[in-house]
Amino acid sequence: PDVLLSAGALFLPDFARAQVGRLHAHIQSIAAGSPFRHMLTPGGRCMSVATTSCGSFGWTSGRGGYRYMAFDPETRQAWPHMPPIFRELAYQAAARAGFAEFRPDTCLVNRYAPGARLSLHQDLDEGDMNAPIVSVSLGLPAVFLWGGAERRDPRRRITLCEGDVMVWGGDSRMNFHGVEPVQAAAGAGEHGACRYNLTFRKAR
Ligand code: MD3
Ligand code: FE
Repeated sequence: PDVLLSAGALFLPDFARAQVGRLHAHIQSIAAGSPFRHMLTPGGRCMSVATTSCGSFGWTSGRGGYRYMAFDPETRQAWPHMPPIFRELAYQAAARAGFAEFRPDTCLVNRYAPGARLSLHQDLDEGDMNAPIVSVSLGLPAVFLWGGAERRDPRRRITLCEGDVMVWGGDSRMNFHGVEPVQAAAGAGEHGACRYNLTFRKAR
């Protein structure tokens, strides 16, 4: 059953369940072309989350700030192509939330080893703020923090599990959000002891 968290924010538990095996395999291929790396924040701190991207653009961070780049600065090559099943999943999830014709031009792949976290932030780097963001959780579960328009607003804690999908658009697009430190799990699933998150966006 779909859960409407706030205007424009739709939680689709298990929406990607049938595809998780193929999604994991594609993450491995993407990482073979553009390896996971720990980027520096604009303040010069090393992120605990490791990232890579696929599609026409990739999200990067460094002393110069946050940027979407058409080339991977590590490999100096184009980012790996976005697999058709990624595109289709994002398109279908967005449509279910009322965002027709969502055609993301980038997918950020976040990898959380146990202990990795993402501090509270807003996503403000995209050129088209009318497009939603679609996120797909894989691997270990994590507690997602869902805040409001102001940093000080109260936050909800939502556990995201493998196969869960979220769509963020409209009034929720600018909300603060983050991820609590990922816990190691005994007998972590067949896809290794990490959490992965796919984030589909329209960067330009
Ligand atoms: C709510 N990633 O990469 S995805 C990020 O689980 C990021 O890796 C988290 O936040 C992760 O920037 C959360 C869910 C998400 C993504 C974008 C949002 C939630 C959002 C933008 C606005 C509001
Ligand atoms: Fe974010």
